[in-house]
Amino acid sequence: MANYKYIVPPALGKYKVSRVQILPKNIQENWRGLLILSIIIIPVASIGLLGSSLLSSLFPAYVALAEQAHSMHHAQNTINKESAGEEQLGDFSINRTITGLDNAKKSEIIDTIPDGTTLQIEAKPVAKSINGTVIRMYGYNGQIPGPMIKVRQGSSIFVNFTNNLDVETAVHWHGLRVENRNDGVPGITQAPVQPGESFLYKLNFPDEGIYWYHSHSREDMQVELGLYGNILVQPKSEDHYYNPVNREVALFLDDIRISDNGDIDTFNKDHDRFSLMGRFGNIMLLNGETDYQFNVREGEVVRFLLTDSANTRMFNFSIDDHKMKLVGGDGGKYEKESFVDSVIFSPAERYIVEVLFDRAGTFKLLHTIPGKTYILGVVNVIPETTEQGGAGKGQDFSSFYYNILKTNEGLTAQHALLFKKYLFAKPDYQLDLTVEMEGMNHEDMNHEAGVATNDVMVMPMMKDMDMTMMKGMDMDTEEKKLKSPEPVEWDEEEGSADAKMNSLSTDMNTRWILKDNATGKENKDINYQMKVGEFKKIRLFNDPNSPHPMQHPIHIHGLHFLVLSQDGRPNDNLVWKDVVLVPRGSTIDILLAADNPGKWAMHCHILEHAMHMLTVLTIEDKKL
Ligand SMILES: [Cu+2]
Repeated sequence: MANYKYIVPPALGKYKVSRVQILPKNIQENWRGLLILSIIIIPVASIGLLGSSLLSSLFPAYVALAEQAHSMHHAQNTINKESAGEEQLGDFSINRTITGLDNAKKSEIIDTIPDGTTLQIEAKPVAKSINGTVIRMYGYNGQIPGPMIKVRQGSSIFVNFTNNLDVETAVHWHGLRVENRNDGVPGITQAPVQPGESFLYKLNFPDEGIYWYHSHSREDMQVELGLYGNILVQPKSEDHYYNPVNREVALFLDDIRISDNGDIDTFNKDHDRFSLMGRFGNIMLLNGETDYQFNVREGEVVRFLLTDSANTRMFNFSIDDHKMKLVGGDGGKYEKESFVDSVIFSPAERYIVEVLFDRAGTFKLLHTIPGKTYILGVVNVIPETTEQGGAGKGQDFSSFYYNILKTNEGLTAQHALLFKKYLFAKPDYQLDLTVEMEGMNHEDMNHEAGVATNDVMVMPMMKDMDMTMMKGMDMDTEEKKLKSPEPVEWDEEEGSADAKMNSLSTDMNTRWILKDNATGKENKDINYQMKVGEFKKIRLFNDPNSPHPMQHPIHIHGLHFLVLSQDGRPNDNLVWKDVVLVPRGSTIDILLAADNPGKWAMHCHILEHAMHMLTVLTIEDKKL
């Protein structure tokens, strides 16, 4: 963990699992207040789990409020379509039947597709066994993950996409600098593809690197259900771009939230759930499997292409007893290769690492967070028993090259010019990352009228508190800030008050915000305009004093950027990126190359945050 290059602050290695802060900041700042609130909120939230009827009898106002926030009801429901009559607070009509569905297949490689080819990609429901229960999921071409599409840099292909789901969808080609109309974002670049309809995408591949494609329509549900796959753009010529390796293994790191009945936890047809912290899974998946394993031969060097396809979970990936050589990120190679013990990454980020398996055995693929280690899968290293051992020892130079750390001089020189010009320049824009939760604002807490109105989820519980208790909370002790040391939320603690609050949050009571620091405008109202060919320095400030400070992986469509610095520390190893993790409290400066005309979404890639926490960058073509 300690070797991770720039995104993670040095303190990261020392912290424990994050506690979610859902209280108003003035209360957060006071431990006594926190204690009192905990005593009240936890039992009330527990009552909520018993069902809305009991809750509504205790809090009559709850019913009316909950009708607005109906999806929170499903936090307590299991999925059972036959009992739809029980649905009182929302229309949960998502099809969960598995009858007649084909079983999901494993991801196939579509190898090095020639320029101009048209590929058929279909989204359709599939049956897949997760943890012993066969459930209804979605797949591209019947596969989870979808097919690995390998292409050559500089080529372009067409994808004739057909929607055979029972819901509308669209495919976003994440990280590719495609023409705007092919970006796959309903409401910004295209109309959603309705069930039974098709859409022809043209994909350009100007940049090498590992990319991915995924649904951009109710992605909280559709990506969770399996609509994701990789695209590997291989460099124009095999000019020793990466190092010689014996094989390449693409890995999607993911999780899935399974209910007690074995099916996936409920979705609401019209609204995101878990809008506060995002939908954490309770089962880890590697390439869609709970028990993923693969074989390599002793002496082999393997290049891993890693993608985090989880809705909100970050990963700290390592291989038991092996170091990794970090060679590439989202958009290709790093300036400098480096050995690392693990790679930390957030949803939608990609990393390329190479590993030498120099001895036989079985080694675990691990996700390690403070106080906990998850086993994601295993790699079996088969011993070399003969002199003619194929790709293993002595047959090639892979293992020889493995110990050499390359510097990519050309890339470094290109970056250096930009870096020098912009590192200390004043940012063109500053976006502050914050949140608004109904009934949870500082102002509301200080006015009884505010407490009694505009409440959606939390205040029905809190308004019944004795006001003298609230006054006893000493709300303005700014100096006693409740600061936990960790900058990211790694996990959701099952049964905790935080988890309950997360399960009650929806896109109606929780609104994540990108706020333009200069104008105060928010999300889609911001409307940044740039011209093709410009570079823009954008500062991302993740406000530690928001009502719920947490990390956000910020993604920009159709463009790429360099991370210049974090918290004033210059980045000493650059790579082109399209997602950057902004830990809680951090300030990150990026340099955006505005080189692709169109309207491009910029949003948090926690899929439950993206509903609100999204703005559109307009890049004007000079020719127009
Ligand atoms: Cu976010």
